[in-house]
Amino acid sequence: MHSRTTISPELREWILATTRAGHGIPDVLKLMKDNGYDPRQSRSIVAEVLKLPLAALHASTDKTTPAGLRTRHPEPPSVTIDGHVLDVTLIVDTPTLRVLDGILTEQECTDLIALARPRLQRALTVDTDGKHQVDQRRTSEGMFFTLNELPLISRIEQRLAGLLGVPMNHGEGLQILHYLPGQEYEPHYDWFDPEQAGYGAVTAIGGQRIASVVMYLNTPEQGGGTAFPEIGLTVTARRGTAVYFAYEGGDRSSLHAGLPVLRGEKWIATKWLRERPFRTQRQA
Ligand SMILES: O=C(O)CCC(=O)C(=O)O
Repeated sequence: MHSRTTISPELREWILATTRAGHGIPDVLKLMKDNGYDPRQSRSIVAEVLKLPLAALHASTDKTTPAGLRTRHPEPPSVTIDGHVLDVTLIVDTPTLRVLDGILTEQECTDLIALARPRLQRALTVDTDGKHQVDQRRTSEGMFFTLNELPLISRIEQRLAGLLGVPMNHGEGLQILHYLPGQEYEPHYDWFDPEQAGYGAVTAIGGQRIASVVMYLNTPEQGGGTAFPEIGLTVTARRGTAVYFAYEGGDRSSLHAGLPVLRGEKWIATKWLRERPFRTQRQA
């Protein structure tokens, strides 16, 4: 039977203060190990204090795609890319996930919305035969920019490539999605299931998807977070922030959903990365 560990108030306060100061969970676990805590016990303690499911803190494995490429996972407290500074405010090992504050500036968010608005259409999903279809699970409207379409798009693509260590041409075109109250994207994986009939077609160019970056272009008045039900985590949608998650090898803990917007609206920009260069404008 699992017995709950007694956590001293001092240790609890130290864990909270250390993570609030911007240190990631791996740093906290390492410091605890250096101070004589058993790693397994440390994970239980940290999970309990931070109210995270224990599965989220399991040691990460080095997941490498058959093509040998993997994304570089941004490390806290902050990363500077070409003079642009962003903060890594949450780090989860399973799935590999980071919350990145300040990935886009206010102006970039405003400009992306203005550019996308006249081009919105009902968002599609990819069915099991690899065809694009209207799907009740995804009720938002969206559009795609082509790779390098505008200086603003190139700048963001270069920033993501620099941040994650994946060449720009492995990225699908940036997708913008717009949700109104009640609209959502039900739980799904972004990687393609090799068991499905359409797998060959959707991976013929670029291969499998290996990671996603969902960037929030505004802050919905209520609702609209991104939920990761397998680990009990919901990332709050906040303008200029992003959630990055990698799923090399088809990680089932990367199941995620765009929660219904309850009040206001929600705009996001999503970048999907492939294991090889992706040269078509057909998008999922
Ligand atoms: O709207 C969100 O928060 C998530 C979007 C998403 O899951 C996707 O575009 O694949």
